Order: sequence, then C-alpha cells, then structure tokens
Amino acid sequence: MALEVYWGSGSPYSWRVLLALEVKQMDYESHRLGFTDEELKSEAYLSISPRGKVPAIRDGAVTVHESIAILRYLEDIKPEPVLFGSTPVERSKIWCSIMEIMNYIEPNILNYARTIFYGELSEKKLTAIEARIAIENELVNINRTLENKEYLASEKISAADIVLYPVIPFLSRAANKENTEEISGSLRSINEHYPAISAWCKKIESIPSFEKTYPPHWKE
Ligand SMILES: N[C@@H](CCC(=O)N[C@@H](CS)C(=O)NCC(=O)O)C(=O)O
Repeated sequence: MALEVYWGSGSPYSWRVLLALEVKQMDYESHRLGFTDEELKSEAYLSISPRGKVPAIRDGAVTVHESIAILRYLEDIKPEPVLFGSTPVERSKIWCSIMEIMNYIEPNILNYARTIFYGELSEKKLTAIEARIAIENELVNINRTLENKEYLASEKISAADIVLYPVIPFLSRAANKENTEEISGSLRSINEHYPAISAWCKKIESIPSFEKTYPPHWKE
C-alpha cells in the first residue's frame, strides 16, 4: 500500500515533508488539501490528523502528524540517505539545529506572517516589528553559520536543512506583500542581506525534483 501524504500548498510544514520525500526518493500518494474546515476538519481527516492540520501521513494502519515527527518516521522506514545523522555527535548537532529553528525563529515567523496574511497589520504593527527584529537576529546567526559550512548541521543535507528551508521563501513572500515596507526591513531582500543563506537556498533548490515540492499556487 502506498504511503499517503496530506499537504497544503504554501504550508512550510507540508513543504518539509514533500522535500524529505524527494531527497529520500520515496513514492507516495499525494492528497493536496485546501485550507477549509470542510477539508481539514472532516471526521475522516481528523482521524489522520487530530488537530485538523497539514501535513500528515498514513502508512497502512499508521498515521503520523507534526512535520518533524513525520520526517523522523520517514527516516525509520527509509533510512537512506540519512537525514538525522549516523553518529551521536552528528545526531546531536542536527537536533540542536532543529530545536533552535523551532524555538527561536519559527514562532517569530508565525507572528510576523500572521499579521500580514490575516490583514492585522494596522492593529498589530508593533508585534510584527518586534517579530521581524527577532527573525533578523536569527538570520544573522544562521548566515554566519552558513558562511563556513555547506549545510546547517552536517557535511551533507540533513533534516535541519529540510526543517529550515521552506520557512525562508515563506518569509520572503510575506515580506514582499503590498504595504509591508514599513515592517519588513531586511526581510524584503534576503538574497542581498543574507548571501550565505541565499547560496544555501540555491543548493536546496537544486535537489532533483525540487520543483515537484514547490507550492503550486505560488506559481499561478
Ligand atoms: N506544528 C505543526 C504545524 C502544522 C500547521 O500549523 N499547519 C497549518 C498550515 S501551515 C494548518 O494546517 N493550518 C490549518 C488549521 O489550523 O486549520 C507541524 O509542524 O506540522
């Protein structure tokens, strides 16, 4: 039975899973869901993803939700190429990097992007600016790391790169929306301000079949 993958276009969490599947060259049955209660909160989908969020997967009788848990599951069912390291030292570096992304940049990106995508810019300008400053600090750190390394936490692509990558184009898209000049700062031109991050993004984008993972509605 094919692995079933439930995802949403433009969801950075979904994109992580789609990228990992391509890196691991795994076959799967794709289920693109729309961001409607009808699709995400149906009884059938809630039995796969109890919070009614994407991504989620079904592998026979097994269901997994939460993007990073899914990446870890994929590693177990298809260990090569290794994404979570092969030695205790490699694993600790990869997990440390993943936890830093989750704890320090991701919540700020959500706060920042939410004000833009939910049309809350006028009432939540200060929140957006504070989040942007925190994001910029993290991007400076990440850029510095990538000045001396090919990938975030390992000699080759790892789960840390797959966790971070989708967040960068998502952020850039939010920061380049109309009327966001005042709150966007350096996020409007990540390529210019964070050249090592930009070069690293190009490496990820050169993964064979990367195009298959690109959010379809962003192409429209
Ligand atoms: N922590 C979750 C986040 C999943 C998530 O928030 N997904 C969003 C899309 S980016 C979603 O499905 N939102 C729809 C909803 O909450 O109704 C993960 O890593 O998978």
